[in-house]
Amino acid sequence: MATASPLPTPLAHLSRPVAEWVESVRALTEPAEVYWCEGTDAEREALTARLVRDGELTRLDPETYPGCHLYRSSPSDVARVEHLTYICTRSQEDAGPNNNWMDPEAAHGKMRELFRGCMRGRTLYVIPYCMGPVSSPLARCGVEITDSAYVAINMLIMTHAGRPALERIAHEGCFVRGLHSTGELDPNRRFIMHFPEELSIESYGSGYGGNALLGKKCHALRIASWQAREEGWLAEHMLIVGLQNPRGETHYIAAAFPSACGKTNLAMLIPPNSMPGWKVFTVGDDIAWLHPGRDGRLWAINPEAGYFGVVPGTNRETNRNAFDMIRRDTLFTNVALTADNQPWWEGLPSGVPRIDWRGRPYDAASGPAAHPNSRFTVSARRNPSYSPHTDDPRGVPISAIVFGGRRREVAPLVYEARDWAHGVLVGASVASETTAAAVGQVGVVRRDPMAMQPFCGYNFADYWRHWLKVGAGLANPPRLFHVNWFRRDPQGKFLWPGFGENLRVLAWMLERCAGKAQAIDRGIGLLPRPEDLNTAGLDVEPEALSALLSVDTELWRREVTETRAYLSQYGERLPREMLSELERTASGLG
Ligand code: GTP
Ligand code: SPV
Ligand code: MN
Repeated sequence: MATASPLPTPLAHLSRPVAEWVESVRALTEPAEVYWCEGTDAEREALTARLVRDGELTRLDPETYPGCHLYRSSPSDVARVEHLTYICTRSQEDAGPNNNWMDPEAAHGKMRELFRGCMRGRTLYVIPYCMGPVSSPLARCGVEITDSAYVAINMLIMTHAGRPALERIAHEGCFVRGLHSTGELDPNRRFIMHFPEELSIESYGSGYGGNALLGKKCHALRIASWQAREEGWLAEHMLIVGLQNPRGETHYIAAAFPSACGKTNLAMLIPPNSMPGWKVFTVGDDIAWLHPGRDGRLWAINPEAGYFGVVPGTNRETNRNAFDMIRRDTLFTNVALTADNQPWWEGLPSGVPRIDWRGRPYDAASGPAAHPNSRFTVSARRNPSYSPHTDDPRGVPISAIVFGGRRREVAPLVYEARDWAHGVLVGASVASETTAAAVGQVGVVRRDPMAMQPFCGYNFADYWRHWLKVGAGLANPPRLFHVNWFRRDPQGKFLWPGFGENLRVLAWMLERCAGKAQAIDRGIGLLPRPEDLNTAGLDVEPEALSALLSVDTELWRREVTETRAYLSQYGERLPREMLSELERTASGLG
């Protein structure tokens, strides 16, 4: 006799603490219905179909872009809002000069008034999620409540979401609470609040990216960086990439670049034809959680399951992997459309934009066709260079950590830190030109230590102290480097071709790790000479290469002065080692 398969337990019955929290939010926000996400493909398709029916999503040409959709956000809601993002700790000092701060009581009071009744007539979605493979002891769970189906779909792609995550939460009893409502999308009633001491997040008034997909920057960086300090690990704004050399050996590199400065592209790099035998495997493109291992090395997991990547500039030449990846089952946000319903963005060699990102007939006079911060959301498994080790619960061992920024001058193509403590100073000194990933002026140089200025959930002085401590505890720490793919000549042209050619620089780093490649101490750190890089088949003039690998002592003295002024804001809390490393650099410059 066949036995009927048992009905699955309704999700709300799996975890009482989650159910109680959902009930309290329901009572406050008064939605028309409550929906718990299971995390299946069928569910995501049903949610997508509902948004298409409601006119919120546009189905793209099924011949050329099967399973792809376009979403247009509110034109005033197109990027992260750093000026409206707060760390709410009991003591303001704990948030530090690097964060906006609000008293937790005051912040909860303010948010409670915004959330009261805000979901009337809407659906409240409950999304249990796990950041990292559900089977990994390094992963951490959360639950996002949102009234946006678009946010729910993004979270289902970007995280390990649904029943298995909720089962882990039920078992562990601990989760990060993230409450989100799109509200009226009024920039004057928009706040992204973090309560690291309570492991909770409250976000109101934006439906976009890092403001609203709470597993990403809010949880996996701001809250997780706080947890990581308490537990002895690091939560960082870093890609993770595996590089297999022609001898068949694979080494992993983690790299921190500010938003829209090349992480996704480096993580999916395609080796140049003139470097045969190299293979690249992507583990992560935006966030890395780094844990000291028993073997004295640092091990990394990617807490995410998808990519929320910058669309403009993606094409067959710059990044064929990404270009192929986003031709199927991809959610596009704020790109333009051609007359035959294909997505279009700046940097595509063909096609003509007909409708711009706002949904208006395209007119070159009113700016770019696709928004400069237009994005794709896609499962990491669609990536042709997806590393099977992404799912390894132990993570991958890291040989080198790379910091970088977007700077037209000063920073050379690459240099290596003298040791870990110097590397912490190098990371803390990162400065970069601002990009369209956050609201505000684009192209102004600002300090962005470890690419974490918008994302560190506590005082940077304490964060650097924590970095120093983690490194001191590693018997076999990664080597630390700094890169700049964005140096320009006086005419404004990039000196370095970037993209796949960046492998030449990464290969030098791995040779350094193996104790094989040469480097010269130039005061700021150790630089390769042009002959130390593999330049076979590289199309760069010798003058450009020597400019890329030179240190302008005058400019660097000024840089040291600016760094000293920047660090002095952190006062007594700043680890003394940072200043002694800086003085060592100053004297090395002569
Ligand atoms: P977030 O998702 O915001 O964290 O950005 P990201 O760091 O992943 O940046 P991404 O790889 O998406 O690149 C952002 C922009 O920089 C895109 O327009 C790329 O085309 C461009 N870019 C990436 N790598 C390079 C490079 O090596 N050289 C040059 N010149 N441009 C690059
Ligand atoms: C970034 O800005 O660094 C991003 C996009 O990766 S967002 O999810 O909006 O933070
Ligand atoms: Mn990012």
